[in-house]
Amino acid sequence: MGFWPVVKKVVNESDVVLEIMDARMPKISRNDEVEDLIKLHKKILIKVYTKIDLVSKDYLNFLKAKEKDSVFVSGVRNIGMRKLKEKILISSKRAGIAEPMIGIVGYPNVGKSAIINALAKRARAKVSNKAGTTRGIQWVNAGSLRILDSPGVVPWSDDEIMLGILGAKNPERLRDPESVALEIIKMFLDYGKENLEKFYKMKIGEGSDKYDILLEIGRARGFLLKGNRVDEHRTIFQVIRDWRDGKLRL
Ligand SMILES: Nc1nc2c(ncn2[C@@H]2O[C@H](COP(=O)(O)OP(=O)(O)OP(=O)(O)O)[C@@H](O)[C@H]2O)c(=O)[nH]1
Ligand SMILES: [Mg+2]
Repeated sequence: MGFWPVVKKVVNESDVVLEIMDARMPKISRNDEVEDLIKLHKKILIKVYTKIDLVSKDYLNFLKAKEKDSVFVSGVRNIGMRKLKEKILISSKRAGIAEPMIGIVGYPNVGKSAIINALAKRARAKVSNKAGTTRGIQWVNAGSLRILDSPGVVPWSDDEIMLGILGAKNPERLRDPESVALEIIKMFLDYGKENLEKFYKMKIGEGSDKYDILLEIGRARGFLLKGNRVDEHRTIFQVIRDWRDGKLRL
């Protein structure tokens, strides 16, 4: 199913819709059009930032101050679930709904199923680092809550770099993985050079550009081909996977 059919079905069938976003990439993981659709259908919208275990305390506080009505959680670390549940129940009660149906939307691999499992206190939904793990739309019982797990859906399927960074498209399916890896490196150049240096145990030289850094990472990892040339292909995929899996942190 395409993006809008899934989103429309989820929104139609639920009373409360959780919009799941990646706390590491708040700007690119939200979707205004989805929010508008939820409001248009007069459903309750709860914005949820997940994977907060992957960001620094300072950054989290900054995001919390900016996004006051959002909930901050980690599905796999089971953080913030009580608050999320409370918010769901309080806002439903206010709308006169005793047993709310809960829908979940968000791009692939953002951590939707992990949140459902944390709410359910058991593994009800399949979780993996492959984008597109959940197939079809299915209701899951999570304690007293009924939640509709849905496949991750992408509205901006033409922006490959964005999808790559979001982990919404599996690395081996990217047409231009190099650009994705370089864009990830650029984020670190802009916001957290030291973390990149620390993680790959290398030093970023004065005036190095993102491509120089990619080669430096390959060298630091010992990804070398004959003649001591850096295996760029291998390095590119390493960077994308380290970022996707939350090992490499801003
Ligand atoms: N560190 C961290 N990793 C998480 C968190 N939530 C999910 N993940 C990881 O992110 C990946 C995707 O999680 P899923 O819950 O399967 O994501 P999804 O949104 O249901 O994905 P699709 O069904 O493919 O759309 C898995 O590798 C999870 O282990 C979290 O809060 N923190
Ligand atoms: Mg899923």
